[in-house]
Amino acid sequence: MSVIFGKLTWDAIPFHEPIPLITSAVVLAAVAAIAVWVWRNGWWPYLRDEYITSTDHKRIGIMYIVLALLMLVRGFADAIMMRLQQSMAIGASQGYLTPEHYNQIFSAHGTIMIFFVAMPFVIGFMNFVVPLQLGVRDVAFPTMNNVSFWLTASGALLINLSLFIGEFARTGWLAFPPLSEKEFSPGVGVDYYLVALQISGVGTVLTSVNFVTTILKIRAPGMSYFRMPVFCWTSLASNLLILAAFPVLTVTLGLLMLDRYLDFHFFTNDGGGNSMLYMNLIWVWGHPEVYILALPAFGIYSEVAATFSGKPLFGYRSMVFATLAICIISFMVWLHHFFTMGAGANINAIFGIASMVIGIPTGVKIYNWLFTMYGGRVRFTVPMHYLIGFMLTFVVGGLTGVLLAIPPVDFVVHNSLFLVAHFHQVIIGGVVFALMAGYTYWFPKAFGFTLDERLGKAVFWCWFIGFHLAFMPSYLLGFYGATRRMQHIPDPSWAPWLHLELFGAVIIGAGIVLTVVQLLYSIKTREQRLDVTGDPWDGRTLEWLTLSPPPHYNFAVLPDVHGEEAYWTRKQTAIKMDQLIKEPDYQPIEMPVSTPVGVICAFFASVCGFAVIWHIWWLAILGLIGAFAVFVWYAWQDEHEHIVPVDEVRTNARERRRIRMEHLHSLSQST
Ligand code: HEM
Ligand SMILES: [Cu+2]
Repeated sequence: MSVIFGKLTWDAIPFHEPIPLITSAVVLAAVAAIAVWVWRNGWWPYLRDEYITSTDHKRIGIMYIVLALLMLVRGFADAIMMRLQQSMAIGASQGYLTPEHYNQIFSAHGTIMIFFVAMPFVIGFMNFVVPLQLGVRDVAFPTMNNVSFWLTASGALLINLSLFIGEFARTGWLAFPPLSEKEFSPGVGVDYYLVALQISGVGTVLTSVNFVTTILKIRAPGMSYFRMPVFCWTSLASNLLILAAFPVLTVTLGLLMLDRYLDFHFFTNDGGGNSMLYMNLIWVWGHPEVYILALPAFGIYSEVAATFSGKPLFGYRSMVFATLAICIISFMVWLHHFFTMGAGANINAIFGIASMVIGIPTGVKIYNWLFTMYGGRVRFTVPMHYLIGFMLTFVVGGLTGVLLAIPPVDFVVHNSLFLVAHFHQVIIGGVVFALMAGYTYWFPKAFGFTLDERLGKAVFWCWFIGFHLAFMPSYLLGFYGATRRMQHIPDPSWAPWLHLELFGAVIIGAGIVLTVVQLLYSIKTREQRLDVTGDPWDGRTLEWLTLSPPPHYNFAVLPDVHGEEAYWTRKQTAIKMDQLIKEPDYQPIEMPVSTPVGVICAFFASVCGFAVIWHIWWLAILGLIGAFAVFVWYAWQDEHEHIVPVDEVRTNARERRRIRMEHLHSLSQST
């Protein structure tokens, strides 16, 4: 080991492995090409000022979603490689991936899909939607919001770097010891995993501080808790869960780092350690994590159900209480992930029953969505397709979850493909479908034009049919005895099912390609689908009050909220009276300015992280000092706001009133 380069040598570059080498080359070439393209078109200053350094919650939300979509492509590439291997490496054949490589792929797939697809997607929607729905101008801490995003991106960067330099963990997405200990994983793979998750974890915790503060403290006048849209409620619940659960993850990964870097033995099974301690700790975070993702997804479905049924959400309050109940119970079930540990029949029974109890509030929600649709004027738009597809898929996934919560059943199918089928069913059917619904639903608000419906429906059917083909056979295979994480399939009679699953994955792939096609086509034909009114779906919540895309400050004057459906009530009154509310007294608006602090901080965090992974200690210290210096520098800055002059506010607002007035006339004539 050298002082200057630590463990880093030329051997870290995979010259002898064609797959990572070619992938690296293609990715680097693509990044370079995009950079040149942006620069040649003169878009760089716009990108820098309006996105990269932006403190605008809407722009930050969009960046999170772009990150998630990029990582979805990466995670899916891993998935298709695994499915291909599984359908080739049967009986005598070993397929095209070595065990070392296959193990890295499922670890990277799981880690990326959860931490860098699902999380940023969900947090992206919270960013974009919550301040608008609350009728306010931004989150509580706009600069910190930018920092959070870039720390998340830094984690994603490090994970992807492991493809080019070194290796990734071969331990699965939760890096269980003793396998993840230095003795059995001496390379840098686990360190990439640990460091990337620690850095992005800081970003996630800061996000939760930001959103809990925002939702509890800054809402439009009149918006009491029980007038908040359900998506705000579920975001609040999700962020409370992050606030409580992510520090547990930080500590758990921190203890493993101590084991690996400083020869501690928390989890080593000798010297007094115990690997089951890690299991308990990581699932104390891990189970709530499921609901950190699922609750906001339920929030999206609630918004979609009400809007496209043309009715208020059925059982609003029961929805809120169900959310809070899930929030609390989700902390009391972690042991169902390792019933096989042998804690004894009584303990297993208690955790099994607690797990099943979660089904009750979740069931309440399903009925609420159904009753919202019942008797409504349902419009079968793309988001509505996802809602219905979700209910069909998720209920089955939930039921197999109830099966898994029965300890004796779990002893049979633990760590089998039955489990893999179960969690993909709830996470694709529950979370991914919601994200696609939200993407379609809020896209016009973000960019001022809608996405193409026909292509959107094609994407939905690809996900829906593709998912069922790609995962339902796994339930059977699990019963037949197929365990998860197998690089080679010993039983040739499973082959037809595995081929069917590969076919399903290809259909999902077609859906992902069609998503790109839909985006490009919609951009090209945007003139025909402009959203001039700001309210393309006849919405009910405040984000539809302002025009699309909203001005930086969202609302010229914060809306006065009366009743549960802030915008709907206002719209109906206006239609009845055939006029808008009296023109308010405009004031200059104070808005936060852009800041490079997030990118610079994340740059130093990445440098420090990389150095820690490769044991380059001088660079790690330099990185830390750099990050600290940025904080100090930022703290010394005096000016953190800029003032939008009252004339500009008034001119904009008048133009908006004119457009809204026209829209109102057309509405009152149509009813
Ligand atoms: C898009 C289609 C997807 C396909 C075809 C797919 C396929 C797979 C496959 C084949 C495995 C390995 C199964 C085994 O252990 O033998 C796997 C594992 C996993 N997947 Fe997916 N997946 C998909 C999407 C997702 C999504 C959206 C998520 C989460 C947001 C996800 C999370 C995971 C996790 C956490 C694992 C476990 C990794 C481990 O064993 O450590 N997957 N997936
Ligand atoms: Cu769980």
